[in-house]
Parts: sequence; structure tokens; C-alpha cells
Amino acid sequence: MHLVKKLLSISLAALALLGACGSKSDKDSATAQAAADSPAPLADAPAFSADSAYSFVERQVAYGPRVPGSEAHTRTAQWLASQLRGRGAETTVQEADLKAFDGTVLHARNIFGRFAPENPRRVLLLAHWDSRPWADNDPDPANHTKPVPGANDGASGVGVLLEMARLLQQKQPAVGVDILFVDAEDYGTDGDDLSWALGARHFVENPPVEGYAPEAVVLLDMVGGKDARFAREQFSAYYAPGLLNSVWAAAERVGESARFTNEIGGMITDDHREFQNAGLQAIDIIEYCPDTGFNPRWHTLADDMSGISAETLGAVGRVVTEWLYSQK
Ligand code: AHN
Ligand code: ZN
Repeated sequence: MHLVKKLLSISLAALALLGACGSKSDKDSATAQAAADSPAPLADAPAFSADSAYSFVERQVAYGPRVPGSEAHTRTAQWLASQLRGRGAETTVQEADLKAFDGTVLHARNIFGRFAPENPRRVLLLAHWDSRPWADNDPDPANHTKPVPGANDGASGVGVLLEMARLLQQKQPAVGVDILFVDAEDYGTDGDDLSWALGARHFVENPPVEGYAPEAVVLLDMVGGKDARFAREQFSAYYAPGLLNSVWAAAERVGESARFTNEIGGMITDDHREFQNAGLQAIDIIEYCPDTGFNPRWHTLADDMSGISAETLGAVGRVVTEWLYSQK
């Protein structure tokens, strides 16, 4: 086929994918074809293991819902800190009693691991690790007072970052990396933006390092769903367009443009907002379709391992790895 015609047919195929959030039409072959036609040099990075990330998600879910105040919460905090320490990160646990919207005092723990702390250049990767105490989107109202398993909502982002920590032990990128597992994100209530992201707000207001100002902040939230698509979250696009573009460009280099799309996403109240409010460049990689919203398992009892895809975890991991190790 003539080259121009071929390019045209590829871009038409790509365009056809843009419309339907959640459709699975041939996107993998289109992406593979596009990648083969325009090979871009990839960063020299250790290989991200999707299976390893999956097992880190499984391990968290096995503790039970990580609801603040529960035994599962305390035990998971200890395990997460020991994981970061075991990978060689300088690890601290920031503890705080935070008042929730309903008056409950949450004993929160932000778990912070620093790789190459002597490097003055910093990037921050974060995910929330707590589980929502109420499955208030469950189809059965009897479940609305039960906690969610939090496989996608919480454990997926943490699982990807635990695997990143394993890579960071093998090889340091040019920038120093901090990993933050933030607590008390999911104790919020609809219509009250300030009721969410309590742990992130506390971290930003009480930085464990004086003058802490990473040059980029990347939040992973709900990054394990089957056939997940990541549209461009609107607060990220507005407050951190350069960072968003550089991560999405990394996605293109690793052939993941079908998952990291150019669609306009939601305006999501999430941990990244706290960092944006502090004037930092922060983005949220989150599964949210403009037409259908969050994953249908979101805040239901079905947010368990049966909704987790190693392929999605691997795709997100490869994108973040490529972005991180390509930093100059
Ligand atoms: C709101 O529903 C306003 N924000 C969603 C933030 C969130 C909850 N992420 C995971 N669980
Ligand atoms: Zn949630």
C-alpha cells in the first residue's frame, strides 16, 4: 500500500477508536501497527512485571478491606512500609488523627519511601491505600454499609507502585523517586469535595521534608480494571498540561495509545488536587469514561480480584516506567 494511504488508514482506524469509551474494536492491532510504523527509542529501564504487580494487588486484598481503624488497615500499613524498606527506600510513616466529615477520627498513616534521597531532583508517584468503608454504589442496598474489597479502588495503584519500587532497587533513573501510599482518601461523601483525600491534604500541609516540592506528581487511581481506558482527566489537563502530555507521549512510545486516549475525561476530586492546590504539577491516571463514568464495580462489593486485569496493570506500569526512565 502507498505510504500516505497507509498512514491515512491507520489514523482513520485510530479515530474510530476515540468515540466509544469501553469498546474493544481491534485497538490492540491498530496500536501495534502504529508502533511498528513509527519506532521511537525507548528508555533503558528494567522490565515491569504485570504478574508481580498483580500479586501485590492480591496480597493487599487478602488482608481484607483496609478501612481506617480495622486490624487489616494496621497490618497492611506495616507490610507496605516493610516492602518499601526492603527495596532500599528511606521509609517513614506519617501518622495523624484526621477528622472525617461524619466526625469519626481516623488514625491515618501516610507511607513515604524515598529512593536516592541525595538527588535534588524529585518526582513523586502516589496511590491511596485505604479502602472505602461503604459499598454505597452496590446494587443491593443491604451492602451499602459494608466495606469494599478495594481491589481496583486502592490496591491496583499501590500494586503498580510496589512493582515500580522493585525496579527502582535495580536501577535508578536520572531523577530521584519518592513513592507515597496515602491514607484516608476514600472516607468521603458525595457533594463534599473536602471530605475526600484527607491523607493527601495532611501530607501537603505537613511535608515530611522541609520545602518538599517535587517537579512532577503522578497519581495512580483505579488502574487495574479489565479493558480500562484512561482519558485525560480535566484538572490534570488544566493544571499540568506538560506533565500530562509527557506521560501520554510515553504511552504512545510503548504502544499504549489505545488505553491512554486523547478523550477528555472527568473532573475528578482526588488526591492529585491537593498537590495542585499547593502549586505543584500533578496528574491523575484514572479509569473514567466521559460517557459511562467510573468502572461499574466502583464502590460495590464486586470491586474484588475478579475485576482485576494483569494486562491493564502491566500497561500502566510500562507507561509509567517509560516516562520515569526517559527523564533527563
Ligand atoms: C469523587 O467521587 C468525588 N471522587 C472520587 C475519588 C475516588 C474515590 N477515587 C477513588 N475512590
Ligand atoms: Zn473510592
